[in-house]
This record gives sequence, structure tokens and C-alpha cells, in this order.
Amino acid sequence: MHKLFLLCTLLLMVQFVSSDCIAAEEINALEKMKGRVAYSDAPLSNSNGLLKEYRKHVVITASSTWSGWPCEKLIDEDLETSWFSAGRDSFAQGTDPWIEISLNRGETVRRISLLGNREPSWRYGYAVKIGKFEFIDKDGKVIASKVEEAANDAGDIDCVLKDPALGVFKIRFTSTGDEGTENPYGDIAIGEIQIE
Ligand SMILES: [Ca+2]
Repeated sequence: MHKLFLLCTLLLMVQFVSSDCIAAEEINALEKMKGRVAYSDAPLSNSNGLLKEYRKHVVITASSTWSGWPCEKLIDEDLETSWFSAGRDSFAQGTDPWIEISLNRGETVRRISLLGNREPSWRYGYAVKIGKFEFIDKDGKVIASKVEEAANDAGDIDCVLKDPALGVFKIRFTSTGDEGTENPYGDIAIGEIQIE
């Protein structure tokens, strides 16, 4: 009697697990029909303390800009607005696209996060997947450098320094891997920058 009860319980468990698998497969099939893969895109949890305090002093430049999608969109605190590079300015198309954040004063920086593009109309195929962060002092010398990969499909890239960098005047990010061949224009996009 005890064994029979155990067997029934096991059979019920197998049925539940199978149902879950089928549901996941159906969702993936639906996403594939739409020509895209479902994104795991919970944004990172950077406090953004430094930019919140000094936003007015910060100047951002880039290797290029798509008209109408300027660098200012990188710090407008809106996840659904992005900077886009000009056409064919992406690592995948053979260039070294970069963005540079000038703090215009010496700051202590322990973390910078890039939040990937989430513009509803241009959501897929523009993400940066890997890149180099360089922390630069007032003389233009690189005092810290780190290569980081995206934490998720949306292209969120987190760079945490083990020891905070002191006297940082500029931070430069250069794409070394992106989706520049996965959209018709050959460009890339980033939604927000957060620094603490
Ligand atoms: Ca934005």
C-alpha cells in the first residue's frame, strides 16, 4: 500500500514537470515565430550616486552618433531612450566604437554600469556584448582598466573595481563585441550609464 502511494506521487510529479517543459517550449516557439529571442533583461542595481549628484557637470562624447539619438540619452534616467552610433559604427562592422564620460573633476569611482538598449521600436539587434572600461586621470593617464561582458541578453554591462579608482576625470568604454551585424544599419545602442 505504501509503495503504491509512492508510485502515484511520483507519476503526478512527472506529469507536472512535463507540463512546465511543454509550456516553456511553447513560449520559445512563439518568440521564434516573432523572429526574436525572449530577453532576460532585469536591469542592474547601480545606485548611480555619482551621476545623480554631478549630472550637470558631466559631458558625454562618442565615436559617432545617429542623428536624433544623441549622447544625452545615456544620462536622461529613461531606460527606454538610447544613444545610437552612426551607421556601420560597430565592432562587428570593423570599427572601435566608444563613448567617453567626462566628469570634469577628480572623482572616486568604484562602479560603472551600462544599461542596454530598450527602445521599444528598435529593441533587438543593437546590443554591446563585451567591452573595455578605462578610467583616466587629469593628465590623460589610464589608472585602471577592465574588460567586462554583458550580464544578460539586453546588453547590461557591469564594471565593479576591486579597489575604487581615485582622481578619475574621464571614463571611456570601447565596444569589443556587439550586434552590429544583427540589424540593417550596422550600428549599436546603449540605454543608460550609471556610476557610483
Ligand atoms: Ca536613456
